[in-house]
Amino acid sequence: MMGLDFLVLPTSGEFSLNQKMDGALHLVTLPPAFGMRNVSPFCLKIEMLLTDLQLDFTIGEEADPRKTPKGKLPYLRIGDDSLADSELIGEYLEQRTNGGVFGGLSAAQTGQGWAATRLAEDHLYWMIVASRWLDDDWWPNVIEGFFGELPGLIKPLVTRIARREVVKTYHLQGLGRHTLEEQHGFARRDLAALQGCISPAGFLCGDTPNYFDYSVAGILAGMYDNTPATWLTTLAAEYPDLRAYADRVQSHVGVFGRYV
Ligand SMILES: N[C@@H](CCC(=O)N[C@@H](CS)C(=O)NCC(=O)O)C(=O)O
Repeated sequence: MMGLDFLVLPTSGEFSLNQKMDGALHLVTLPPAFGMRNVSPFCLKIEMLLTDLQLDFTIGEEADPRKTPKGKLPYLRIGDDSLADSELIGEYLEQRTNGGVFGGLSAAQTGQGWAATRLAEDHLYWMIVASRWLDDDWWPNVIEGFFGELPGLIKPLVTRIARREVVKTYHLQGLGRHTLEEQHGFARRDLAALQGCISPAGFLCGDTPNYFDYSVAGILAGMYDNTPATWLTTLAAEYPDLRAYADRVQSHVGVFGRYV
């Protein structure tokens, strides 16, 4: 649950990827919200990746990202250490499994994979955030989903401050400077681009999913499966092939953002 410590800067507990890290794995994610078991695209990506790599891991929840090493989720506990950020976790797992994450991919596949991942995680993702937090009609779902456990007395203040932060961040990112209609255009171009990246064999790089599919499908799950629908859910319905792809990735690994 987010409290007033929302205002406190996160602590830094990062360690070097080069350290020997072979302890037990514990993935920390956001709690369920908006009708989704795993509501965070980045947490879902790592849950899919760990499952695909057939590594033993446990999973836990932290409702207040401010209490995590970098103020965001997911992070991975490795024995007594913590590693924050899904991309760095991917790099770590690549080392731990001796190339199990990116090994075997050509330079072209890796390049296309990162391009799709950056588009999904660093552009489209912000419209997921905006479609939830900045739409006045949808905003009550955010209060309920992310701040539902807060005492009634502080809830209005904390949620107002949190929303103001999102407004500022979205403006700084750049998308927040555009009309909603223009944002729809940006989202459609992102979705069409992703749809164009899927190979006829079914995934980004052929006939089996990999890290990059988990990234893109995690983002798509956060659009297609959050309830009630946001403006982005409605718009994404124009791309049924993309929805089928997101389901194909999740089915392949047997890990779904939604309840199944
Ligand atoms: N680059 C990070 C992004 C993680 C991220 O943005 N997580 C969101 C949840 S989906 C979060 O914790 N947001 C809280 C905040 O920004 O205060 C990663 O790949 O792990």
